[in-house]
Amino acid sequence: MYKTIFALFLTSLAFANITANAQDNDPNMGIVPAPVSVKKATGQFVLSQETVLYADSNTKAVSFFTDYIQNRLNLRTQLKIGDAGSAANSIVLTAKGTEGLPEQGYRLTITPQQIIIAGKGAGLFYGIQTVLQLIPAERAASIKIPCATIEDYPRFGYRGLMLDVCRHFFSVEFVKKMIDVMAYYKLNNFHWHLTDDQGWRIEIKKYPRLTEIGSQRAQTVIGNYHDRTPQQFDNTPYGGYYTQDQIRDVVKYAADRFITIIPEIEMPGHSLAVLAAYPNLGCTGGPYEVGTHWGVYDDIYCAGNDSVYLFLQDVLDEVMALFPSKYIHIGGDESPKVRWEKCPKCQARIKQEGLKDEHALQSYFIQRMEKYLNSKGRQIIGWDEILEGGLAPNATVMSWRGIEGGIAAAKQKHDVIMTPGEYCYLDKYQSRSPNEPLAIGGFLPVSKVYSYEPVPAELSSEEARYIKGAQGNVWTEYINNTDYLEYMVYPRAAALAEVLWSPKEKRNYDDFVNRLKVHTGRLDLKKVNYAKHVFEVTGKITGSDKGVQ
Ligand code: TNX
Repeated sequence: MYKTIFALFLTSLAFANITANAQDNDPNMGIVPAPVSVKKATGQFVLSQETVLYADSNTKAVSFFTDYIQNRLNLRTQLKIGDAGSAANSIVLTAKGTEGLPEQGYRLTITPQQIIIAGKGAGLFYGIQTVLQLIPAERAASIKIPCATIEDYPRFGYRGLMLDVCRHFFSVEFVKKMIDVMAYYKLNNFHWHLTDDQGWRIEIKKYPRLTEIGSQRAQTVIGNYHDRTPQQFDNTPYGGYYTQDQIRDVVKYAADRFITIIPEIEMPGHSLAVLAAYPNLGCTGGPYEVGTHWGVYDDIYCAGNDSVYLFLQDVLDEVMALFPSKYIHIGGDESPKVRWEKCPKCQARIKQEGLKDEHALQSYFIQRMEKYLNSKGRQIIGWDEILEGGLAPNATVMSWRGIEGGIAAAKQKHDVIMTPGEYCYLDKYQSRSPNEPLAIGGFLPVSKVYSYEPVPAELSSEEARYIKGAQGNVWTEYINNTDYLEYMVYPRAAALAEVLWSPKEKRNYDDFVNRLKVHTGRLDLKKVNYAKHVFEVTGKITGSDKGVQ
């Protein structure tokens, strides 16, 4: 017994050592994503009860930092608005000294006397996040932050993560925790997939049945979708949704962390939950029931029925009132055309509008909704199927079925967010071990996420400018609890964050894994259940997951 405890003690000492050393020898000081430029210096700044915080004004970033220091680190540190001059032991948050910095950039100077974080808006916030990453995970009486000069800014403006809360539902509290970790890794767009066949998850006041009926499914298919014929079900009702008050709360929470929430309201496909609530919006009139298995359903909105467009406009009015984002995601993916082919109303619409076929009808549908959203000052994002039948004039394309959609859209001078399944689908297996929990399939280890290059080689440098960034997608068919979700998301999302933030030429997988080791303690403190494959290939830390089978 004592032997075991002693052995554990030794192991933890050894681990602490590895963690500390990793940071000492690391040119990037354990910071993820790696900054553009880091110049290490000797000495340390000591953050203590005596430290004073100075800021030009009390901005969102400043109050975030003050709150962190006072309530998370439990220091008395007071905030003073005004010039710090040469005040001893102070942290200065300022917009001065930001000349020539790209958007979202910051300059950080840490000396034994002072920390100066220079940045504007999001830039200041990211400078703060870097400082937080330099605070040792091991709590001690005084907090020592190593001296350095750092200049930093992102490679891509859009650094996203998508969460599907339809297949399985996740609480407000958990969504906020995810937003916290996103901010820590300088991700700035949270794409909230709020509607799908298996559940409608956002309260819409004008259409109460969307949540009364559409947010509840009778049961859920057991195991992998393809495992059993016939499929078996768990005979357990499942549901959940967010009230508008909850949504407003999350939107503000994210905005305080410089994260934009982009809501997704799916159309014309993945809309069975709506049809179950309002069957008149489908081609056949139903009856329909909220989806109980995964995959693609044939029943979608009727494109020949004007009530559908009016309904969606009403829904989007409430959505726009809740989400101030420039972008509204309208889905557009996986919409089978079999109902439209047989539907007299859809066929009449094709004739009346002089459309070529059902693909052109989908394009008509999306363009009509785009026009509405544009008239309200918003822009649409759609999955790459919106290219089929002709792209809506101002649409941004999310390329998910590989990179071809992204290439085609960029060549048509449309903005693109890359999210190809092969590199960005965080619902795939991370290891080939038979002990992995059930996932959708595929194989996407951390190293592969890290190897992703968002700008396709096929694009000219002119076209490449339309690639605004990329996004990791967390589809939750098989992810039915928060521990498993975190296990799927981290550290793969951290790898993607580095792909999107750090200069391409600075990217180095082994160096990244070394820095991740420093993060294990930090993620433990945040009670994040990250996957450990990169550390545990042979039962000890090896710095690579290449051998994972
Ligand atoms: C495809 S990606 C879908 C989702 C699924 C996902 C599973 C996309 C636009 N549609 O409905 O959940 O695959 O990986």
